[in-house]
Amino acid sequence: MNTDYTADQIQILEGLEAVRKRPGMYIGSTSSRGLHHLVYEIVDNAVDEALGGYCDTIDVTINADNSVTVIDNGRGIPVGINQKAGIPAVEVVFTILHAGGKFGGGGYKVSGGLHGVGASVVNALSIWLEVEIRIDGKIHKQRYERGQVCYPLKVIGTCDPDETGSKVTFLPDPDIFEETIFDYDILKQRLREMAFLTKDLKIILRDLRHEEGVVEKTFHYEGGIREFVTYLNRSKTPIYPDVLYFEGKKDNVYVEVAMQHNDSYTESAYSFVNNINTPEGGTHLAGFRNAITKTFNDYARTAKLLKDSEANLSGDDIREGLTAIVSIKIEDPQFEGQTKQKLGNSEARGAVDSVVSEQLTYYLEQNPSVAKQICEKSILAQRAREAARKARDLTRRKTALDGMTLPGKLADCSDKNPENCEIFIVEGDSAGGSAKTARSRATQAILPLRGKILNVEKARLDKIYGNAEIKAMITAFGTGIHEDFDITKLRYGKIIIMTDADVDGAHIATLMLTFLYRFMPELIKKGHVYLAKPPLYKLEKNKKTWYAYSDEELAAILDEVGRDQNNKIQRYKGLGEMDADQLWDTTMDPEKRILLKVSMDEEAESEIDLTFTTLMGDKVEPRREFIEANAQFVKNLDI
Ligand code: TTJ
Repeated sequence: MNTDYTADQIQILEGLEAVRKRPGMYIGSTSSRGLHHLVYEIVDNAVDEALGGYCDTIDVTINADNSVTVIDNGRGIPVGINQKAGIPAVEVVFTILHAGGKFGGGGYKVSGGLHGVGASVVNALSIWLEVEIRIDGKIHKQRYERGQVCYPLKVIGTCDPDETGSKVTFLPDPDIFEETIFDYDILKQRLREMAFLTKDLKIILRDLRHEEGVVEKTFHYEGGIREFVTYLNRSKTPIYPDVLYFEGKKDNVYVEVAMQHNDSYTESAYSFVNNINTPEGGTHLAGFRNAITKTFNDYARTAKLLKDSEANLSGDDIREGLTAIVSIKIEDPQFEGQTKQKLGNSEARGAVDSVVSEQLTYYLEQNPSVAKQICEKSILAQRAREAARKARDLTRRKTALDGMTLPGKLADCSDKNPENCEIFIVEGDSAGGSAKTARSRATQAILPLRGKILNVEKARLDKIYGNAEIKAMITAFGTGIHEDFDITKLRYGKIIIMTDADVDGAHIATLMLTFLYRFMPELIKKGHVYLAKPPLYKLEKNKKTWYAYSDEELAAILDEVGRDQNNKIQRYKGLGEMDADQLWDTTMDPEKRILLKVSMDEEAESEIDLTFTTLMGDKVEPRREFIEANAQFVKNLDI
């Protein structure tokens, strides 16, 4: 290390020491999430350069040693001496806390969000970091180790003077992070999002860790957020071909909105501020919602699609089946709420409202057939909502007056203390029959469901409330749903989904989870929901019986008992193949069974939401992907 450093810089080094002492304060966490934040932090700087119009390509490489290299073709981080600090500007960027990448270069700084803390934090949390800058025909380089300068910035070679840009490579410190292996798919997801949000920017992601060869993907969307909406709707059916796009600037807020309705009944609106997702919305989203509600109502009245005697369309009606991206760029974003994921700037509301109102009004006038389709869909939604409200009021009144009438198909348990009780939701009447015989009557209730349950992502509320299987579950659980939900009324401590161990069974379980997630998310969050795990094989030999719950387990049992012709192996295709005793022994007996507890990472909730919306669409392919990926949020818990 260079020893000529002045007192000022010793303080600087102490600054970065603070980052190493309390990394969570600067990057949120030291889990895999925090690890990936390091990459975003560096990439954000390069994206700033792209937003300024000085860079069109960002190249991200996961190297074989798990270090990451980020290269841009921007102007290059300045290498001149920073007057205030007395050291090269690039050294300020990497060694002084909270000195972001902005040097009066104009444009918006994207790294202003939740953990937008700058490159110095990445440096402090890396075993080593190297920066190389091409500028004025020279290649400059500096290296740091755990945030400390190894040598003063030096010139290591020459290059074409037209060739400019920055290159940063860093290796995260395993003393800091619980996890130091980068996940290609996590980076892919975020970099794709970045590319959608910054039209014309090309982002390349490369993985050099595979012996079989380089894995590489390029994200480049000339349509920007328009293509983002097309992508989100890729497994849905749009009700008109256009993606509506509005863009403008007001009160120093740059606004971009893209939207398109599909034939589903759920809203998928995602909002961003300076390229940072705001899962809790905020003023920008409120401005958008206000604008579309008002504009569509005005249009529907003027076009006589809505009679004078009829009530206004509600925001929910207009947003039924709407996929939208609201992306704004703002100078000084203020994040509010518990998780600081909600935009608070009041000027954003007015700016989005006015840009959208003005341009949407114009669009609807120019495109009356699209306008009519959206209004008609909203009017249908309004009627369905009214019908659903009546259906719900009816069930509410019923519950209040004559207590609860439990569903006829439910075989309830006798114990009335929910803590002792569990309910099995069983696929099919025949398996339901076996389960009723097998159960322990005191504490285990059985509710058989006929066939596939309704996909609540694809049905309107009136249909959902009218569905017999769904009504049976709601009344059996006792909690009510949505705003009526009251967990203290829950009648069973464990809700156990029991389906066949095949693809259809997995699909039914997914539909069940979707229903629970959308209507009673607290049940999942509080850990009341479980998946039963029936065995895949039965092995009989010399009057003894074994059950195997996976291929590996079967192999292990065979290793033990020997592979010979005395083995009688049965592969279970469904719960129906087991008699009551077998079902009890293998799947229901609390002493022996395996249950999977369904859990939800609250931090990742918005991502799960995106997953549900994008994967539960109409076409089969993505849904299958989801079923296979199901294990990601289902944690194995042997109970
Ligand atoms: C600042 O204003 C003068 C010209 O250069 C501007 C600048 O800082 N550009 C810049 C920074 N381009 N790229 C970066 C950058 C790239 C990476 C990969 C990492 C970091 C910390 C900065």
